[in-house]
Amino acid sequence: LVLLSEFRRALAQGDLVVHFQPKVALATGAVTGVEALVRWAHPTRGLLGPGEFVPAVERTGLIEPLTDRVLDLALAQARAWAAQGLEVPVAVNLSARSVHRGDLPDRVLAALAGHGVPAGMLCLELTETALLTEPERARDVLTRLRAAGIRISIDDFGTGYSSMGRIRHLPVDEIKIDRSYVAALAECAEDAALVRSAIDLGHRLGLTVVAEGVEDDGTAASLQALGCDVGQGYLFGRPLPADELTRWLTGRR
Ligand code: G
Ligand code: G
Ligand code: NA
Ligand code: MN
Repeated sequence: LVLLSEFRRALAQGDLVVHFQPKVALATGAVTGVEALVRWAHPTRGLLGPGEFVPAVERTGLIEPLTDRVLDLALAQARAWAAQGLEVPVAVNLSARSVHRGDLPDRVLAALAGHGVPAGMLCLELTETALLTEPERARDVLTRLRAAGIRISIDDFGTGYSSMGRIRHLPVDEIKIDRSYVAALAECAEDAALVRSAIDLGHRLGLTVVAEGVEDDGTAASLQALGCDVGQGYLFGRPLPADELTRWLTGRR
């Protein structure tokens, strides 16, 4: 249970941190970006993952301050990497509701300007479900973000209803195939069929296709054979604190 006052204190004290997980081009091994994943460095309960507090924060109405904080932390890090000569695009997760907020584009653009980070260095990840509730409002917000040069990614692709029908006219750049389909790709013909058609659909729509939850070489090889563009998962790297990810990045060059 997250108490409102406790989460407010976390925001005020700077107890939210982000870890970063690499996204890697399957064909070349090049890092195409990193996903920012929020954690709460709780004073008594230790480091909490998003599953332990994001749903509760969504219910309290403090999700917009959380989003703004994560954006701030992620863009500050992108700026720091750029200053070290590392070009690392960052991806930030949006809650479903945020996509319907008319003020979101201005908040995101203000954050980019505040950190001096070009819009092309930011990707926003949202789930299909986020687009279902009020598709016209969502489309308007996404169109404005995308017009500014921000990349839009559909997270957990395949777990919503709409996979095929709804995305075809949406202003998006990328789909991320949900890890539940990727995990057993090599052993399960049905999962392989789904992954294959998601890759095909994504490419026919001109989108970058990312596979989540890539845990072993066999899966990465199958994905590459199917033409998937980018992989993310424990095979390449776990979500890491920024300083550890910096070492990981510089160690690969
Ligand atoms: O890191 P972990 O596997 O626990 O992440 C679980 C979920 O939490 C993922 O679906 C991810 O999209 C979500 N998540 C991580 N960081 C954020 C964030 O900053 N904002 C929102 N809304 N969700 C996040
Ligand atoms: O929903 P979203 O894709 O944003 O969630 C990302 C979550 O997936 C993070 O919490 C991260 O810890 C988790 N994750 C990342 N890579 C792997 C992986 O290879 N295997 C599994 N099981 N989980 C992963
Ligand atoms: Na995500
Ligand atoms: Mn996902």
